[in-house]
Amino acid sequence: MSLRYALLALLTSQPLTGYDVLKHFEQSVGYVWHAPDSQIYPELRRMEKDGLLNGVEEPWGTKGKKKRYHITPEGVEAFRSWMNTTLDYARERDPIHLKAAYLEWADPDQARNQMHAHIAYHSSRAQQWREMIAALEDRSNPILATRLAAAPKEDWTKIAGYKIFTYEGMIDRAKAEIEWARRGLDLIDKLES
Ligand code: VNL
Repeated sequence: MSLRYALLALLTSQPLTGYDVLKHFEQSVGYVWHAPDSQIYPELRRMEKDGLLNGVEEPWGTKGKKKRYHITPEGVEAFRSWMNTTLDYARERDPIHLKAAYLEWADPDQARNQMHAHIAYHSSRAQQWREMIAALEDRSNPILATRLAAAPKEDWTKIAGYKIFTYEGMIDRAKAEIEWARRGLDLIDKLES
């Protein structure tokens, strides 16, 4: 269900063709709400059917046509109303914690490998988010730049500021995951010697 709100968020910035939705999604809101391409096209069609988007056919090349999705007033309203509601939290379901709880079943070296993989994954994500923060701060992220161009100048600081705040939170989480996995490595050494 949240994919729909991620797509509405993206389309509040500008109307996009299905193909451009895929490309822009992965350079912006897809960092915080990952979805495979295969889910995006059918969701766009459902959102059009539900009146949240208006798909406008445009000529493409000599014979072709492509559809550009515009958010409708109903779409804006749905997004705003979702934004003004608190989340329903889903209960925990984290595979690394599931595994961590039963590491006595793993070979110690495989347990260590798992901790190293956790550190590598979160280090590389954190690095990407640092790069995103830099591109938001200097306004070079193209999706943000388009959004700002369509917005009043007095809103620019908050439009960028909330996005930076988001990635800062994700970096904090990644750092906590890395520290925890390092503690895991120490613990494995202690318990498996
Ligand atoms: C936007 C641009 C959003 C860059 C982002 O992440 C981002 C946007 C939520 O303007 O929608 O990294």
